[in-house]
Amino acid sequence: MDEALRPTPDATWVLEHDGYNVLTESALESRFALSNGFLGVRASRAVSRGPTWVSWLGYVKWASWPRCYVAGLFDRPNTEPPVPALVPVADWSRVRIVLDGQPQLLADGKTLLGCRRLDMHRGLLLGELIHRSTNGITVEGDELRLVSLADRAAAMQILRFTLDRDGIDVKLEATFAMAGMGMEPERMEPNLGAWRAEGSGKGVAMAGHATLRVGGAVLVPERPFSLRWIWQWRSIAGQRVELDRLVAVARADMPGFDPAPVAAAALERNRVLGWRGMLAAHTTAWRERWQAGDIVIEGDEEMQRAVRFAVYHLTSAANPQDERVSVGARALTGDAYFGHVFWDTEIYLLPFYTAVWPEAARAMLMYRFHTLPAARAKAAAMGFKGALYAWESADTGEETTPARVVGPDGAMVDILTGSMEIHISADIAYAVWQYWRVTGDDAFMRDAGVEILIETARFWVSRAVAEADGARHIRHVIGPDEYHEDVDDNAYTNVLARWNLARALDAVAMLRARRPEHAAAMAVKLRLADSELDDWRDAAARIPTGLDPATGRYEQFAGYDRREPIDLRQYADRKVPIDVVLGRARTQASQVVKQADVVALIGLLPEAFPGAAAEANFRYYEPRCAHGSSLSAGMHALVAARLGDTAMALRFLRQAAEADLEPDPNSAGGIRIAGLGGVWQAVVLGFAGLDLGGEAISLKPQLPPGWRRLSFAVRWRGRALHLGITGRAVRVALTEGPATAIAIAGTTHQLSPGAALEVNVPTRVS
Ligand code: IFM
Repeated sequence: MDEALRPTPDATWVLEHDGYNVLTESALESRFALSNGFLGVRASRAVSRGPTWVSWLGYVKWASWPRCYVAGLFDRPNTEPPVPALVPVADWSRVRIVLDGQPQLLADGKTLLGCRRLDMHRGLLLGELIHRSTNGITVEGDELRLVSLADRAAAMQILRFTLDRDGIDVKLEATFAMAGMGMEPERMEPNLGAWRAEGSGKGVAMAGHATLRVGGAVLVPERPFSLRWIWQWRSIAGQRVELDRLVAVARADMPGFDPAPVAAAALERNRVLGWRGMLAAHTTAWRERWQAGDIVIEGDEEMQRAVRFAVYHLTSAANPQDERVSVGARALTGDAYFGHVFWDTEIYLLPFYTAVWPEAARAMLMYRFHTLPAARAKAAAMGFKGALYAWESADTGEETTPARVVGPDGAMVDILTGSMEIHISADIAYAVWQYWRVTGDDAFMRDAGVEILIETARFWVSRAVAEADGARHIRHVIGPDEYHEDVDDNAYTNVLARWNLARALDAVAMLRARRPEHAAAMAVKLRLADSELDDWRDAAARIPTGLDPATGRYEQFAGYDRREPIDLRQYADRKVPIDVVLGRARTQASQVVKQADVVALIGLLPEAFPGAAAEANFRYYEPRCAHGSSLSAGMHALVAARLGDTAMALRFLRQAAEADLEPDPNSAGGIRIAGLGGVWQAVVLGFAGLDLGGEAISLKPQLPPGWRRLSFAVRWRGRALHLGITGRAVRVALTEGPATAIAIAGTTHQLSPGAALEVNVPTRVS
């Protein structure tokens, strides 16, 4: 086997799966998916007939779902109800092998080995196949697939195989299988295809190049159609067959723009590199990203692999070069949620990008800046001022939440999140502020961040109207706990709304002090008067929070405490979500929480929980949470770790990590990237106790049982740091940037460039 096709030897970098299981194949395709933030490809088997379904019960379920995606390529396909959705592009990884006239479908004959490996270190999908056909011919081969992190337009596939017989008529076809879904062909040439989405007018061009060598000699292909290569020869036993396929893709956002020359140029520059050059550039790019983002856990191999899996997908999902897209709930690994972007990005993913890859974080926040006009339009359409961001957002930022969907029981269910889950505006404001605090990117704050803060603050003042009791209630909302719809004064929403208003005031004051001419221009552009700021102050003080000063506990929403308490321990063995067990009506009438809600608030704004309040709130809400969302466990792990309950935190961390690593049918539609962001947060912000939001970096580590050492890298205000934590000491090295202070377990130390700081602190390892 070519060395390049061998996986990284260290098992903590590699996920391996042998075989094909109709029940779990689709989840596996998500788990092993490749992406570079622009292109995504699910890890479907190359030798296949494409989408495979199971339908003997009268409904269709996808067993295998080969899909390739291009970030930002949205259209309004035939979904019901019609909402913009990410449209798949041609599957460029499929091959067809025909032996003596018989297509080799892996369902026939015997697959002796059908192994797929995700080499996370090098960002590769590796395959190994030994298949014996029904007429006894054995095909033995390897595959390598990548989407380039060095050149996001490019992807490639390398296939190597041998046959064990002489004299077989072999036909090999390398195809680009178009997925349909309303993509109309515009241009079909031998090495290039271009399609246009019927509804949105967006376009995509794909250029391809394939070569085949048999026994070292290049074979000339037949080219009957665009992007299809067919080779035929007579086999010699043991003779090496080598297929190299390069792909280059370009997106067109406007109907008049032709993406074909861009794709053709990308193909050409990668052809010049050749597959080894492409592979080298790609693995170098991955090495650099791992240097910036790897987490090393000594003493817990399972969590080590799980954390690398999280960082692998987080790294794969982002594209710092494209401000017109952001990361959808399933990234570019599956169709669920149509590629829509939720609060997941700002609350669950941005902490990772901000600390590890600020350029990627900035691009995602710029996406929110570019979609401000749609957020303003949504607020205006609902009778409010400022900006109310879409709960589900595609390319333009308009609201794309379906108004109703078919529920699990076959009945139509109204979806209220699009109009009621308004905390999204404060979530985005929160991410803007955190990004600026951690990076010190004043230019971003000045040119984009302040405007987002102002417009989201304006929304809250207009939404929170003073009532007879003197309070400015925020009624008819859904908090993160989506089991409870149409509630009043959700604590998460209201506390973050107040915080949003306070930060908008801070931002305006800062701009006035530091850049008066810019502040003046902004005031003119946004028609911002001083009297408006008084209203912000008033709202920030009078929006109710639900805090009971006697207990320090927030009521999750008005009337929550009067709902039926349910002992979730009685349902611990359930295999389905609690709302399915209890029924929708009873769940809504109960105190069962779908996912971290007040607990998420503790994670985001610890300062709102002084003294014993964080503990009191966590101990109250944790047993009430049914974790009906993959976002929940990671946030609970983070908060439990900060509270020092490291055993519980580790339990939640394992739960969060398992979501996409176990054969969970929910990941068939793509990996749950927010849950993976939660894994990173639980480890770095939880167990390491890192806080990058203050005037100095701060660390309060408490390692969980069994962990001997935890180390990772972060960036902070133009500096790069490497931190290592053991049961007894913390070691910090400032590897880039000027000297700074760091607080470790409450004591401040000076960090100098190049010199490592070692501090003895007992960091509990119980
Ligand atoms: O944003 C989440 C929501 O909080 C719970 N349901 C799934 C959405 C997308 O991940």
